[in-house]
Amino acid sequence: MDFTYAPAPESRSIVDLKASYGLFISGQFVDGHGSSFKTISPATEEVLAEVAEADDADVDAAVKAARRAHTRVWSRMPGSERAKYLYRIARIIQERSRELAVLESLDNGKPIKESRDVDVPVVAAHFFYYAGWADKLEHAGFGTTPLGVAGQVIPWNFPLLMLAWKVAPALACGNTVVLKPAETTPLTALLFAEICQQADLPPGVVNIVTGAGGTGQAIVAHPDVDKVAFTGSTEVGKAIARAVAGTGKKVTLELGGKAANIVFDDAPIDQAVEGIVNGIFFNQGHVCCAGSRLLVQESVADELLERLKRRMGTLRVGDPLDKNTDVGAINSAAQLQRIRELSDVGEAEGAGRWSPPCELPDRGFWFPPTIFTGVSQAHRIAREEIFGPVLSVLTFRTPSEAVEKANNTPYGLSAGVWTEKGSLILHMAGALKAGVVWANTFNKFDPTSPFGGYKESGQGREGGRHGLAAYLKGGDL
Ligand code: TAP
Repeated sequence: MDFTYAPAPESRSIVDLKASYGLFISGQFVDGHGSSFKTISPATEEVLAEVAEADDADVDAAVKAARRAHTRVWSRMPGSERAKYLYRIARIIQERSRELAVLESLDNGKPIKESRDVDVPVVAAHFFYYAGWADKLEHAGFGTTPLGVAGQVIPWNFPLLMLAWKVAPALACGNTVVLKPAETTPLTALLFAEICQQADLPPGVVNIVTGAGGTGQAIVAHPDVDKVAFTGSTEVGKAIARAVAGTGKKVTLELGGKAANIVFDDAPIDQAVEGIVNGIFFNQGHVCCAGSRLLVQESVADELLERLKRRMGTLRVGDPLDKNTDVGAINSAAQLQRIRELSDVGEAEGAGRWSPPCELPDRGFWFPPTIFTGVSQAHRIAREEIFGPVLSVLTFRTPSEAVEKANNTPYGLSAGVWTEKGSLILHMAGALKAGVVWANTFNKFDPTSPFGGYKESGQGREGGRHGLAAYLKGGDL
């Protein structure tokens, strides 16, 4: 039977979009010295707002504000007092959750059901979790001395969540921050700045400077920044590692990935199909730990692929603000171009390409959920991060072949294992070179659990007790 859905768009009236936004420095929104840029809705290409582009002088002002706040206020405040601010921020995030979710979906293109049910709740959870640590640092094992001023540069795929991963532990440990959101998704970081004002956070503890790569470079290169925390591409991560080498700055890098999602023949197939769909189509596949390589045991490959295709046929692609939507817009024209190019390469390399029939909107940036079968390890679509809703399917016969193929990548961020055998899960978890291994689930994020990669996926951990190490002087793990 064919079902038709009535559209169920979330109202955007809760969001008070301003025509233009300044920089958030020392507790105030100020005009930048540089130019400005437009941020658009990737679903409609509508201009949402004009945003200031911070130049070197603006970054310098933000770092000075952060230094003052660190020396005079934040590092002197007892942890129990810092905790109150973090709890207050967490509660305001919960109170304003609908506004944050709608704005995130507007600016980023992700489905409202994800921003509403995943991003924003996990953001609040991070602030609650690290608020709890602020007065218990002596029990974490990394000392209690903060580093000072943290320069933080984040990407566009989880704009508010990446902010929370960086800001919450930094503040809990007594650091102050200068953060740059991605050029295509600055709006929720600027709303977070308003939340800092609402929480009466002392001026200068959080500073938000918007801009492009050059603004990020200025933060990284600033001589009075003690710590650089970066999430983004491996290419930019390497450039940052080179820039800070020999400066004495501490650095954490959360970079790309090419995770294997491994399905053994005894796995409950329907659950595995849900895990595969969640692993690669959640957030349009714009996920560093996306399960972008499906490794399926040969004996169940045909059946699994048939069920996967059937399930993909039910995915709804379209308006991010519609509560029925499963797959939203690609974040930018540039990212869409990259996904198209690599997918065309996959076809030219001889892999079989398949997408369910689905109508894509006329305006905006869209790419249908896509799988490639018959992929070999040498194919570029098996080696390079596509960062879109594109799955490469490979097969294996034995656990050791699965391990070999899964580890045959320069990355090492995450992996998934689907089997009923506990002993096989433990074996795989030990053998896979990945920072996170999920068993019979995928893409689970919890503030209590450390997250981070091996090899070209980066260094350092965010989340959990380990996440404190990145922001304390005794934290060299
Ligand atoms: P990037 O191009 O690396 O951008 C990340 C951030 O760095 C953005 O704010 C960007 O500004 C800024 N930037 C660009 N060039 C810079 C430079 N030379 N110095 C300092 N900052 C610079 O990555 P992206 O395209 O935004 O994000 C996608 C990548 O991030 C993927 O590879 C993905 O796997 C990775 N990622 C990893 C994780 C974790 S936790 N490992 C999480 C999310 C994303 P603009 O926005 O203006 O370019």
